[in-house]
Amino acid sequence: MINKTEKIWMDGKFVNWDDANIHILTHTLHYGLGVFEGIRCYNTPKGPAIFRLDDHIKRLFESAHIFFLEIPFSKEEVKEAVVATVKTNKLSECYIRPIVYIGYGNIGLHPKGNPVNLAIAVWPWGAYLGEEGIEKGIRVKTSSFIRNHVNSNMSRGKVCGYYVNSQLAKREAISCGYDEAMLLDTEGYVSEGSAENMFIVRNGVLKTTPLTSIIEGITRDSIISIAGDSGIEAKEERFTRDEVYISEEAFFTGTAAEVVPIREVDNRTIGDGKQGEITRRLQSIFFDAVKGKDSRYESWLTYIWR
Ligand code: PPE
Repeated sequence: MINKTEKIWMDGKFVNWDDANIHILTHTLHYGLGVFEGIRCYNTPKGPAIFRLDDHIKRLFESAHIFFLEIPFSKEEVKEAVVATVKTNKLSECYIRPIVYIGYGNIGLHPKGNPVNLAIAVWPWGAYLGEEGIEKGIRVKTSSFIRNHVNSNMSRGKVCGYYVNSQLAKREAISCGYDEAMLLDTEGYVSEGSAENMFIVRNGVLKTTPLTSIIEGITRDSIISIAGDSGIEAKEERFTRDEVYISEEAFFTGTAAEVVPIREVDNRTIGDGKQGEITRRLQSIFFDAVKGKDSRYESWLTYIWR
């Protein structure tokens, strides 16, 4: 069950958690065209701070632009609303979910004249793939479902409907006894997890999939920067599932998932079946960065009590 908090921001007003309701004929509910973000706020020595807020709000507006959704607020207003929602709920660490949706009005595929609504909810959300997963690594299954082709569901937008594909993959992986799915693209190359981007280390080289069939992950980008600053160049290069099988290390990245080592893929042990050395280094710098313990990444933080 989701951890209830006090208030949800809806179209400029705070409403009580239990009263944050919408009409059953809300357009997005029927047809899946809405865009959203997943952001995390972490506690730091200077109080709670939102990780890469500007980049998340930029991506929210980019997603909306791709799908012709006119957000009736400016980027600045949305950022302020996110900060206010965290403040009002008095949380030191939480997950933040802004969602832009097509509201009630016309039904049918062309939502002529329907309002575009925006809501922001926050709640405490622990380790997405488990505390043990973060430390010891998870077991992953190649999905029988293929990642949407870029011309069938454009992958730069973080759009609600994209997650039907993700849910099929996730459900299949769980029902087969794995923790998470790895989806291939339409050409058979690795794309991403159901809600994570993917990295491998092969012959000492850190690689991540190029931005052709994946969400342009902000955690992925953070890891590329952190790796560069640590003298490890991350290559954006396609790789196959068998290259994953024989990689020394593999890990997933995502806002919800954070940085999670992969210890097994399709029953093949990755490396020595534990969190790898490079993964451990990058994960540790990542957690220091989000928790305000590494001054090099200070500019990624938006403090709540400024
Ligand atoms: N790929 C997909 C498909 C994806 O959903 C996410 C985030 C990422 C990559 C990583 O992107 P980023 O968070 O910017 O590093 N998935 C969000 C939703 C998870 C959910 O279950 O809801 C998230 O992690 O917030």
